[in-house]
Amino acid sequence: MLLCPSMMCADLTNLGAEVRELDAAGADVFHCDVMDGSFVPNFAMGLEDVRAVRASTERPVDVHLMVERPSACVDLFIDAGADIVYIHPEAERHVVKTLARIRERGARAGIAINPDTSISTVEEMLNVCDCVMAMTVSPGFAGQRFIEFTADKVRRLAELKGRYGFTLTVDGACSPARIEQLSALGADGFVLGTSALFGKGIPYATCLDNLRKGKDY
Ligand code: S6P
Ligand code: MG
Repeated sequence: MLLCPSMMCADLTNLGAEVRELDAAGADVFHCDVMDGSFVPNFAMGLEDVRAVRASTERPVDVHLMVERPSACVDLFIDAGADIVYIHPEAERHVVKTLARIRERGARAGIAINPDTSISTVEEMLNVCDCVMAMTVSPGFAGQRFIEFTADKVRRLAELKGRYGFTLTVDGACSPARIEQLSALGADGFVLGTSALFGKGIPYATCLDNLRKGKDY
């Protein structure tokens, strides 16, 4: 199971130390949310934050671009150290071309799929995706409620993994109980925000160990 801390939920005044602690605790992928105030009604991390995360760990860094026309900035984020770049198909006219560009630059190409986007709308894109992120909340904010109908979408996406060969990660309200449920449905990875990791008053290492053991807390 891939456990991916959502770094926008960390203490950003102490980002390097947060990354090092999570790294030592066994985090698998560092998830960086980038927002432009237009595709989503919020702002989050930027290039400098991604550089700071990159400088503090050898583990993979993923960048979740919640921006209009991500094609204009994928190169910048790969230069900043992203190993995986997720774009939203809803925000890009030429998704396949942008995914090809990400791969050409040596990064893994991903799409993040909003709750309201059907699998059938994006299925062709799966031919050129290394990673898929199923959004289980409408993107923009941490601490939202899980949208129930997305669990079945996770199951249906997991059924397509064998055919297209991608890694399936879930983003949004991933609590310990959800992780157990969605992992059983075939999800490979989980973005950990306020529902499972940050602000719990529990050491990161204990949280991550408990999640791997399927323990609630
Ligand atoms: C939200 C963003 C996510 C959140 C994460 C927060 O738009 O893409 O990565 O940071 O989902 O987790 P939680 O448990 O607070 O919902
Ligand atoms: Mg995200």
